[in-house]
Amino acid sequence: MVTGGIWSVPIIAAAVGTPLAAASAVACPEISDGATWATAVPAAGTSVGFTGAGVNAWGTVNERRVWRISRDADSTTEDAYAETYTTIDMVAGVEYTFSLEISANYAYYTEPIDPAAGGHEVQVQINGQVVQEYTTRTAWSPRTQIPLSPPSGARVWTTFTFTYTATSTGPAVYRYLNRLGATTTASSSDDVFISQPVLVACIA
Ligand SMILES: [Ca+2]
Repeated sequence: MVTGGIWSVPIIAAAVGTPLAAASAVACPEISDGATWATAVPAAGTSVGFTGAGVNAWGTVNERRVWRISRDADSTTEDAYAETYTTIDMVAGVEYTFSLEISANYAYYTEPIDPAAGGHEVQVQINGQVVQEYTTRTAWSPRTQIPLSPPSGARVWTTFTFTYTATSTGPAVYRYLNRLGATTTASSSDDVFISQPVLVACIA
């Protein structure tokens, strides 16, 4: 047998080299299934809407785990809000790349005469910071357009990716906040489906 000293050299070299080569990638934290996320109507909003069953809830659509907002506004003057959230363990300085899928449709699949009526806007917030904003009506809210599905045939989904660099270590609150615009000329509002995110990269 050769001495340990001879063999220790490449082992040490490998031990030094491995952290350097792997310095950029770290293990991504787990994200809880949407079914375990909290859902609520934030106090900052109004009590309008979101009172019916299954209109501010997680479910499965097209084999995707999604938060479904199908509630129709019942106010001509007040917007309504709903939210769902979980926590994700993050490490300060790590850049997290998220991927999610989102889909929507007009109320009754019909574009309203008034583009402001019954629109939805969804924010992705991490620790209170808005990192993404989507809407069903760019004429109402200048955000990224959520794909609108036709009345028949396959539902249309679009995948969005975005990054967030953690500013602190520990559980970060990952939240979807939905704003439902007051319905002025329509009797119903759009439907929105947004998936739980997937972490596709975690870089230190
Ligand atoms: Ca609806």
